Amino acid sequence: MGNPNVGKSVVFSRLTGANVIVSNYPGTTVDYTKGYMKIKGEEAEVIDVPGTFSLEPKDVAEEIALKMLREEKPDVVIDVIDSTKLERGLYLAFEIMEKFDYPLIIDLNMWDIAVGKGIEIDLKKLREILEIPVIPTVAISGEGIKELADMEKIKKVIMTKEKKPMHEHLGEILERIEGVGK
Ligand SMILES: Nc1nc2c(ncn2[C@@H]2O[C@H](COP(=O)(O)OP(=O)(O)OP(=O)(O)O)[C@@H](O)[C@H]2O)c(=O)[nH]1
Ligand SMILES: [Mg+2]
Repeated sequence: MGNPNVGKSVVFSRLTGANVIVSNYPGTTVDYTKGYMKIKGEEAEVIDVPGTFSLEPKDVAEEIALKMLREEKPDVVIDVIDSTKLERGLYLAFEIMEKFDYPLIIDLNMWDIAVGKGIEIDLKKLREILEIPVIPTVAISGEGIKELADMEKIKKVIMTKEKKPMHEHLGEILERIEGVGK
């Protein structure tokens, strides 16, 4: 899951490889892609959900993203965030955390661009506050993808998940973890 244009499909390809199926969501022109990744010899289905800014849909693609989140009942959700657009990424992450019980992993993608722009994100603090894995990645080079697909970590997330109300703290959290241009 994630906002539009954050690198979801590149991350998806890195996780799944070539063997994927593109489908139309029934009754719409919205596409989504399914593939598989091997986890200790077992196959896990991976879905590249259409991009959405929030769980209050503003168009058909966003509606489908929400529907798929509901209907697919994933064992774990990977929320891909553009590291240079942390605020709007976390907005969706908090919505997912508040409205669903799915274990969540945050992928801070486009890490290379954030570094290039001098955007500093305090990963340690972000992990402490959110209490979930936060993995920086550069999907186009593959950097961080191994850490993202670390099954032991994913299993731990699945087992220890509990709900926390976060949304009202978004501003405060951003102040604590992000120093732009320092
Ligand atoms: N520099 C950089 N570019 C990236 C990275 N990940 C993806 N991109 C580029 O960002 C653009 C968008 O990537 P996509 O994977 O299509 O993004 P998406 O989230 O699937 O986009 P939608 O499906 O349209 O919502 C592409 O041009 C990618 O090559 C990254 O980590 N660093
Ligand atoms: Mg895509």
